[in-house]
Amino acid sequence: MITTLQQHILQHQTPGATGNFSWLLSGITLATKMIEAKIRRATLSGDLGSINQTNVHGENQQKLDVYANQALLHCLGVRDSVVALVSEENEEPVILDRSPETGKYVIVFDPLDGSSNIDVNVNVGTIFSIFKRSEGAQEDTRRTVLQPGRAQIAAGYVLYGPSTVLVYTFGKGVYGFTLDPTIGAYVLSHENIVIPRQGNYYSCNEANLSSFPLKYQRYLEKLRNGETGRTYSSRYIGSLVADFHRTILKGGIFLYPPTHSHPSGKLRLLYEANPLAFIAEQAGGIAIDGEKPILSLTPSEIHQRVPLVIGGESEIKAFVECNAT
Ligand code: FDP
Repeated sequence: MITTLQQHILQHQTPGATGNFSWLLSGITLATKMIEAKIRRATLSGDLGSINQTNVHGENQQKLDVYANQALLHCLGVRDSVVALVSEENEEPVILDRSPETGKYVIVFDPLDGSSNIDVNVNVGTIFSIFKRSEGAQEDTRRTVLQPGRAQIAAGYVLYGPSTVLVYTFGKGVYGFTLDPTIGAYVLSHENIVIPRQGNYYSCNEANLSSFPLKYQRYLEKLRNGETGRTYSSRYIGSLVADFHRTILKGGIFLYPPTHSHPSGKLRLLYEANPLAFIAEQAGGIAIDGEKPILSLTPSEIHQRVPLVIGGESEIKAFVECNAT
């Protein structure tokens, strides 16, 4: 009849699995259901707006940012299998006192992505990524949270839109689940998502065009002129999760290049670019930092920024070729 996320994990896990991983993911699904419930009522319950405090990045923190962070920290922190939690909203990783035998997983997340869209009822999302605790992590917590994207064992996002959709990969394809509010469960709705080889949309903040490096400007001009053999339209929501969700379902390309105000790009490697790059590759797409695969980068700090160019094979190849000439 229906396949819930829980069933899906159980069906796909290796024989003899401990069940730790599905218990871990249930922490994420519970937190995201709490977040979605809060968002749905936020206009009526007075939960919109800022708390008049800035976060570690100097950004104005919204009430919902704080709630989303607390929900994830709580729902994941009580699971014995978690040893470290890295959040966009916390300056330092939260390290839990768990032995290597039980505390096997590190979770990184952006609790509420696209927060500038919250107050105007536009889509926002949660992004997460899961790593295994690395060897020697007991002594050096840095090593366990600063792993390259290729080491991710699972990643996903939840898009709070007209419906709430959870998309995830554990390295064997990409699956989408829609929250059925009548039964409170994520139900399989997108079996084996594959990004179209070529699409019709490009997505970037074109207000920054004049401060993009020339190679990006050249590429965008080619798209606008139809020089890659297609006529493109532009779409930019300004919530990464929403722009990415459209890109994997409809095809095309999303770019957040370096700009004058953000010379290393604006998006974060660990909890924005890496999880989406893992999903994109699993769906047959490509994600680069303008040159190298995102998943090949080794982070040097948890809030590191990175330029992001992500999308269908045809668009990314055209971007690379255009820049080689
Ligand atoms: P926001 O600042 O609203 O949280 O990660 C941050 C992010 O949103 C992304 O969701 C979004 O893609 C991007 O920033 C939007 O940035 P610009 O406003 O500079 O376009």
